[in-house]
Amino acid sequence: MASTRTLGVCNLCEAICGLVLTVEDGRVTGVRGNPDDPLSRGHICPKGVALPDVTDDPDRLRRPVRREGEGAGARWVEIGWDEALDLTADGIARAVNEHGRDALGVYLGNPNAHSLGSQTHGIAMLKSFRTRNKFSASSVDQVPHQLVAWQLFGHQLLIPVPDIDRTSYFLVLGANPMASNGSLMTVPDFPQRVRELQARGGRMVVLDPRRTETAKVADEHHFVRPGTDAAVLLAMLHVLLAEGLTAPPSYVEGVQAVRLAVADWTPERAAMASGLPADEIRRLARELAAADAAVVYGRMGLSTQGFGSLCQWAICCLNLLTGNFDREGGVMFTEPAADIVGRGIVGRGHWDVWRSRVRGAPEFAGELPVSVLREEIETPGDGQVRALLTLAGNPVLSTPDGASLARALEGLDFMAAIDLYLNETTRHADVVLPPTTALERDQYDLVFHALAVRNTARWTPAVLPKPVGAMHDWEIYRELALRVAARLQKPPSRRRLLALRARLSVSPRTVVAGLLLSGRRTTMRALRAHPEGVDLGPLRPTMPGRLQTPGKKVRLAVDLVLGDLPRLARHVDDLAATPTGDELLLIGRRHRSDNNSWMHNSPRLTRGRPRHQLLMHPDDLAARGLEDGATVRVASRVGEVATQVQASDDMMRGVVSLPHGYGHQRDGVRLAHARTVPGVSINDLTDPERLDVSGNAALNGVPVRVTPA
Ligand SMILES: Nc1nc2c(c(=O)[nH]1)N[C@H]1C(S)=C(S)[C@@H](COP(=O)(O)OP(=O)(O)OC[C@H]3O[C@@H](n4cnc5c(=O)[nH]c(N)nc54)[C@H](O)[C@@H]3O)O[C@H]1N2
Ligand SMILES: Nc1nc2c(c(=O)[nH]1)N[C@H]1C(S)=C(S)[C@@H](COP(=O)(O)OP(=O)(O)OC[C@H]3O[C@@H](n4cnc5c(=O)[nH]c(N)nc54)[C@H](O)[C@@H]3O)O[C@H]1N2
Ligand code: SF4
Ligand SMILES: [Mo]
Repeated sequence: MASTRTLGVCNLCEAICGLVLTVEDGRVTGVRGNPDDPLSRGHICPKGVALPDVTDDPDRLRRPVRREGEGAGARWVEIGWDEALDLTADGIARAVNEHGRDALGVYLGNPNAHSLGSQTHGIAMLKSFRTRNKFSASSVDQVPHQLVAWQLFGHQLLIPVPDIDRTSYFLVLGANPMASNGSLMTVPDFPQRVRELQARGGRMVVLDPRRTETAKVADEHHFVRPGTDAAVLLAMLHVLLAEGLTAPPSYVEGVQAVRLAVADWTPERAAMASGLPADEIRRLARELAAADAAVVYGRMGLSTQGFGSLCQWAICCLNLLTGNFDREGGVMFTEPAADIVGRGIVGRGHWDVWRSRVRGAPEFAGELPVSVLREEIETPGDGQVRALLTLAGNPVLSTPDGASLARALEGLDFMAAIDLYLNETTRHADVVLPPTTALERDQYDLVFHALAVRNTARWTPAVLPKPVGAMHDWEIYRELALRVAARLQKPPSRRRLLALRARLSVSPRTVVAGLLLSGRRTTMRALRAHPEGVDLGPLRPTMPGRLQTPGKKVRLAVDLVLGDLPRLARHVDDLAATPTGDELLLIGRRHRSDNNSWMHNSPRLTRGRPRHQLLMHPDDLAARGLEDGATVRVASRVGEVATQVQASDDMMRGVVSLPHGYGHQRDGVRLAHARTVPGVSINDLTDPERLDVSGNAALNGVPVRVTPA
């Protein structure tokens, strides 16, 4: 049997590791990290090893399917591409023709950020639909980061990246890169980079309500009560300003407004709310100011909670005011070879240009919070969502009150999904269109090179040939856009139609080559000659030149964020005033072998000890008369689930944790990708009414009660 060695890339998380693959007989039979990759340096994790399990999965969709029947009685029948694309275009066009263009809702899931075709062609297809009912996984994830980046730096993706390789003090809040491999910080090989940080005398400090895998390798870990980090960060700013420890760059305006805003936020007040002692808060602030180079970094635990935008704003203020912004070893901006920010491939962002119809939630950057999707489907009237198209997503498991969303999907006139699998969401679709898998398509990480801890570029041609009768995602987008346009009663002008056709007919490779050409840092030819990737060097200072704000200033006085301070004050005062009783706060968690709501069909990722349990401090168990391992009932305002509880000293008292992406056995329907993985969905407990000011869901810090089942 002929065996060849080919370079590939993992698309399962933001670390974008380079891979060395063994291909035998048209199948990938071996996966290793590529030591020659200038960014990932040979790193690989269990998920990367399991990458071929997706391509080889007998349960994966290989042909489009049409649903026959409803609910538990549904059957899925394979159909040809032409029929599937026509059915989908008919369904979308019918809704738009009969009820207007907002009758089409779209939802984009996480893997869109990991597929080149989604950026080069998916965005254009969605634009051509011109619906205001656009939703994505961003609003259960990083909208606060984007909102703050847009306000402070002028572009939603101008996000400061920790210069982890040169910092000496790394303060991490609400992130677990030892499991997640980093987020909004493309940092393959995080474990080794932390060891290097410590070897050069640097320190990592972690604030998290769970003693996570990252906390365990840190120099210091402190528990923080969920949802109170904003108070801690404001108190740190308070200390820095009070003690004259600030040195902001000249292009920063509004320090006085920050001083006023944090005047009342003393360490004592933050301590009462968070449980982190006031002296520790003072010490952390002073250490931050005194470090040679320091980074404050906060991720999911900070953005998906009640005060996500305040947290991200305060983090930017801390980095700016301590002089750690745009400086080696602080936070810096990438200079990507294919610059989606500078070239305007992704828009800068805008806010409240329209609002959701039912709740009046403001859009951000053209998207509404996914927490309002259910009510937009269920509430009759003009602009009601009647048809839904999902792209690589599973909102039934990944968005708040997913159980109610699943019921709402049943009421749609039409639903289609572009997905590799029948999952808890796509099983409600009338048609599912499965694209090729990551190993079968070309890849360039337009998004993650722009968020990486080092400037590199890498073009990865498809490892496996496109199977006969398969379609790439970008080809599906092209066909759908054109077929829908052809069916509209009010079609786009001839000129716009020609432009759309031209735009969608070029391959992703051609788009990338053009971007590289205009960026002038490398060329497609150079990347073809170096499939392991091209090193463009460490991050460099780029400020204020790279700012996209008027006058190239960073204005700290962001009304939207500062306007949220009274709400934080009320929250903190309530905490002090009301006894918690038997209430616990629910947070999420990730495991290095889980991948959001999919990959649970891979035997090698799911064998071993189960990891779906509710983690709870032993004293909290004892206080409720519960036994370790018992089945418990967990109830929130929104719903309840029954699951196994596991005692864990790693939990802060008063806090419990469930992973997300579980709960595959819904309504007695056994889905292809469900195997036998036990566990319930945390998002049957999370609450669509709990939002950050940005509209991002507050998935963490959900009040729950736990009782014997
Ligand atoms: N409570 C709680 N909820 C959370 C989170 C949390 O921490 N706590 N995390 C949130 C976060 S950060 C995120 S990003 C979301 C994720 O939420 P979603 O994006 O809605 O869900 P995923 O589980 O990523 O589902 C991805 C789907 O895409 C399909 N897919 C995979 N690759 C491809 C591909 O190449 N093409 C196509 N067309 N489909 C593909 C998979 O089969 C799967 O069905 O979940 C969020 N939900
Ligand atoms: N193995 C694996 N890797 C992944 C993913 C995956 O599913 N599995 N998903 C990918 C995706 S889509 C994303 S967005 C990233 C996310 O990457 P991370 O943000 O690093 O991942 P999380 O594990 O969600 O980390 C959130 C942390 O916040 C803590 N936390 C919860 N609430 C609070 C709070 O109020 N305050 C503080 N201080 N901490 C809090 C939690 O205990 C948890 O440790 O991971 C990516 N990488
Ligand atoms: S760290 Fe992320 S990119 Fe690297 S192998 Fe694991 S899942 Fe893939
Ligand atoms: Mo995410």
